[in-house]
Amino acid sequence: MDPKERSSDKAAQEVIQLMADEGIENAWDRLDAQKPQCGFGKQGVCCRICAMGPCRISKKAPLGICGATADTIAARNLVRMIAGGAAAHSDHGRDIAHTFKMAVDSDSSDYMIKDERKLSEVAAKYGIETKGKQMKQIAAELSDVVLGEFGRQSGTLVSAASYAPPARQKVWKQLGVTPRSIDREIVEIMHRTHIGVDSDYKNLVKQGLRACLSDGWGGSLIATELSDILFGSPQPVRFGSNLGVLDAEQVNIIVHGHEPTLSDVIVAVSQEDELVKLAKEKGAAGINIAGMCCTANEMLMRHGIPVAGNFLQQELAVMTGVVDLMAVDVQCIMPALGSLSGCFHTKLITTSPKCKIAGAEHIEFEEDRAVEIARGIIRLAIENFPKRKSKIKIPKVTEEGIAGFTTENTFYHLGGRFRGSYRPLNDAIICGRLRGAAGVVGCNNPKQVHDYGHVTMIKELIKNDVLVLSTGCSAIAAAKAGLMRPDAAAKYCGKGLAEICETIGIPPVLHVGSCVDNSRILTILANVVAEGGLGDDISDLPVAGAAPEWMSEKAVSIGMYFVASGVYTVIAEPLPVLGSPNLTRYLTDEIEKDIGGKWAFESDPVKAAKMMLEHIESKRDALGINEEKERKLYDMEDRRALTF
Ligand code: SF4
Ligand code: MSK
Repeated sequence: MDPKERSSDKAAQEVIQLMADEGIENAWDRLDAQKPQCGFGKQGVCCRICAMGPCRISKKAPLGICGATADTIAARNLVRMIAGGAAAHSDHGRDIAHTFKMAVDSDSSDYMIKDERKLSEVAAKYGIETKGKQMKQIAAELSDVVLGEFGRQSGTLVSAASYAPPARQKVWKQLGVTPRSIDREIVEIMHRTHIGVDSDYKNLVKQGLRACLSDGWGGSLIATELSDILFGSPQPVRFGSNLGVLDAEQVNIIVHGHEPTLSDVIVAVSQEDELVKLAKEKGAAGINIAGMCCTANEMLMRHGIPVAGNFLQQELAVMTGVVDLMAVDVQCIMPALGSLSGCFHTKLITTSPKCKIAGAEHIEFEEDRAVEIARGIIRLAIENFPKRKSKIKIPKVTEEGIAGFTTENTFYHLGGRFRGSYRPLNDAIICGRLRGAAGVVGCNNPKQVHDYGHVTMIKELIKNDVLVLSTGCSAIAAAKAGLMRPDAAAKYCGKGLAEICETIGIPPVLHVGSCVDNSRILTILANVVAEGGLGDDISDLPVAGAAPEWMSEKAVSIGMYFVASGVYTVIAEPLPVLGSPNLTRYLTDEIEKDIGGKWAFESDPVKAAKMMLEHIESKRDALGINEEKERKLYDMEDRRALTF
């Protein structure tokens, strides 16, 4: 076992070696134990939807017992993955919407509206008249409209119609995939994939498109917009990353998962005098909150709370011996943490009724007792501090970066203080200083060397003057590699991008948030289209998407909603569809004619980046912005008009 073959992150390598030395297993060891992985599953041609099965498609047995083909089975499996992913994001959105409603309805809630400007903007998007109304009334009306989106029985999603470019909506309408309601699209997938319903692979994909659109332009978007209103819209903020942010002298609490509702309150009360005093009485220097996965992203975007690591570092963090408590909410939490934390003093606390883990203590989170519960969890961590029993092994590896970029503030920064608009971004792309933009997002997967895919792909893109927007575990990988430092521009970027970054003082990789915040990338693209000069639709833009180390169903839903929004999307591990050549051909080629975007599978991040760059250049060609323009000598007036 060479740790370098498992992770490209020095801190992770150090702890992986330590785990091997001490005989403690991790995700990479369990992957080895699973090998060889089932070829039928990988190819997507294993079906266990009914009790006549399970059926596996092979040359010898090309049909399931019901007569289902490889096309049907692979398409059903794929859209069920989309249903899982869309459900996770949208249920997160629903929970935020309920917290929002509670904050609006109650006068004594622990939550309050922190961004009134955004409240007015979002309310207007949802068709709510704001003029002459109190904020509380606007918020009450917004909460009703938003909650109605989940179970809407007629019409289509308000948000998809108000946020997406008109040309995009036309494409959806023509194909019959305009999302109608968030819950309905997910339920309909489960219905259609039941034994004996939809067996036409293209028709199944159509419903997959509709469901993922209800995620990206619906459930995820709601999560992002309401979180900004409730917890405050992010602003550029400095943060530290990697396992070195854990502090041997302090009580360390890791918040892990996805939802900000509890963690935001933990952060807010963590430095209260009484709690800090208690920590000192127990011998600690203070209380250190760090994040993991997307709860980390939510906390660092709004508060600059350090991030201890991404998905494959959750076990490694416990191994340091200094995590006094890990509070988890939902999604991407390895069940392995239950037994692993038992080997250390670490208290693993589950907080959501939707996520209990064997070996963890459960403290159920209730929004109307948020502060009381948060304080109780912090006290538990403090009480646990003196019980540390293993050697302390914190890798001395940290990196700094800037996060907190959003649809609203990012291009305000690009435009400068007095010229907040997307015009400078569009102009930079049109004149070629920026070739385009890419969204690099998604998870870690032990099948790929940890972080290598993200970091290598991003470096290749920024070297070629492509601005990168990043979310989720990909953003954490970029931060740990120093790509979110403003001075990374001079080191890694092509001339055009470096000049832009240096002039404005932004890093070449913009952290736009957690997994649900991929909706920020959609709204950024919609704003670029609306600004003008780069076509009428997202599918006209010189942009591409990628998830170089994806693993979760949510990543499938995200990838599919990027494709359905007109974006060419490259992933490393292929979708589990290769057992159906027809479906594979449809997703990676023919679907582009229907929807404007398509999938590509490429495990080498350099090759994948090249494919994205070629796509970006082909879009530039189609827009006619690659043509040599007649050279013009600039006079003073022209120079003043230059933004960068
Ligand atoms: Fe087999 Fe058809 Fe049942 Fe699937 S639905 S398990 S292919 S019989
Ligand atoms: S946490 S979904 S491993 S990005 Fe959003 Fe990371 Fe993927 Fe979970």
